Amino acid sequence: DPGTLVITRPKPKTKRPNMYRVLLLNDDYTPMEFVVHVLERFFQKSREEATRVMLHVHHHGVGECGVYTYEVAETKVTQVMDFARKHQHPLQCVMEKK
Ligand code: NFA
Repeated sequence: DPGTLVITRPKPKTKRPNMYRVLLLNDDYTPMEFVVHVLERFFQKSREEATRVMLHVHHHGVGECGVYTYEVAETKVTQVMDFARKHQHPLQCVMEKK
């Protein structure tokens, strides 16, 4: 196609990654202290913040542990689910796109 010239603006190509919420779900059996420990160990929460999040999940059924890129969120979910299973607690951890 002789004579065709397309002039494009230079476009900065830094894209923000999709972000994912990691959530804990309430159940009737997992001890409160275990949930607090999970939040401290895998989500770097202080004891106070971990207790706040745990009580939110306990009262509302679901609560946010943190927001991460896909691979980090997936790793957190796997770590929590493996840890809960190892201790024979039914605690559920899931991720959802923001
Ligand atoms: N509901 C659980 C209990 O009463 C505590 C809990 C909180 C479980 C948050 C899971 C998530 N022992």
